[in-house]
Amino acid sequence: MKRIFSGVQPTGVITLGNYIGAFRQFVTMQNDYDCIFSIVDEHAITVPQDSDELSKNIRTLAATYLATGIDPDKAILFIQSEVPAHAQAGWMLTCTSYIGELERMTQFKDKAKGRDAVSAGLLTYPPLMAADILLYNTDIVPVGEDQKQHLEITRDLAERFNNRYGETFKIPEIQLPKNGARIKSLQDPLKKMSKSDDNKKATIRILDSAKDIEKKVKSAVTDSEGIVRFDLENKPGVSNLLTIEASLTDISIDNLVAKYEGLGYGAFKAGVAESIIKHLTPIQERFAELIHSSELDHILDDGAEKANAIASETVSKMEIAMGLGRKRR
Ligand code: ATP
Ligand code: LTN
Repeated sequence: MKRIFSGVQPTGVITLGNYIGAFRQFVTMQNDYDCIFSIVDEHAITVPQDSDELSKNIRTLAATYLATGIDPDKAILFIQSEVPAHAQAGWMLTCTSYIGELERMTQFKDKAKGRDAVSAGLLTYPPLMAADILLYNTDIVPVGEDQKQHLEITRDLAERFNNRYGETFKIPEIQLPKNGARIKSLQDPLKKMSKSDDNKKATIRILDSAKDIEKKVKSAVTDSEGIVRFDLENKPGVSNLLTIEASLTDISIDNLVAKYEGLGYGAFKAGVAESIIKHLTPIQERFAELIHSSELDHILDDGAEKANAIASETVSKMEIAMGLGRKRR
């Protein structure tokens, strides 16, 4: 079986963007691939985090993976910082990276913009991500479109390491979701919906109450035409809502447009909100069972142990290849 690796940062309750762009793919893939999923807390600290908040977010994310359908009998689920190999391999790959290529990363530029102090870790985020992926001999990395550049640099770093120190890594491929690759902010449909958006009305989170979902969809930015049709360029807000409903219901966009024909935006938004709530309710119920359970801890302990066994072997190989320590070449 081919191996899949993906990671999500514990930076807040996941949004519909994360769910549609990432989690839903993970769940489908676990039946056909050898899957490893991580809660990448070491990536989260590249920007300031409140410690209590971070540890709460880590547990929430772990329960979210499971509530959305990740099955620990099929996939390994673990917390990045509980497997020391990530920091070790991250450092070796940081020393294989060039400052210039790291400074070119869009995510770095976006996240550094407007900050008084930018951590060195924000710049060296990509080699840590490369470590996550390369440690497990990953074949395929399912991520949203925004991570394409990070996957390209991962491949470059793997090839550079292999050329310099001898064949060590498999070169991974990216897999983008088929539809709904990029869900947009409800308040600014030209921007992606993002977990760390300060504007609460911009995102729908998978643990939002039905009432909040209704309110947020109702206040979503649309346009003044009053006709429900899909047109990304001229009607990004309406198109975004159509994309969301289509991805959650598996009804095609054309059929949704037909469903809302002749109705105003009020009825359209109520319909979209209803579909979202219907989809999220069972996920929220499972989440409530898991969040304080010891089952969750057992799954994470087991995941860290399994991940550690694979990753520490790769770290050893990397150290030997680079000539570190007293290991024999
Ligand atoms: P942050 O705002 O903290 O940077 P984020 O919402 O961008 O977080 P990540 O943790 O960086 O989310 O990403 C988790 C996964 O969700 C990634 O695979 C990413 O590509 C995907 N993803 C994030 N936002 C969207 C979106 N708006 N539409 C589709 N996929 C998304
Ligand atoms: N950079 C990713 C999170 C991430 C990741 C990974 C994704 C860290 N390590 C390894 C896939 C594979 C993000 O911000 N979405």
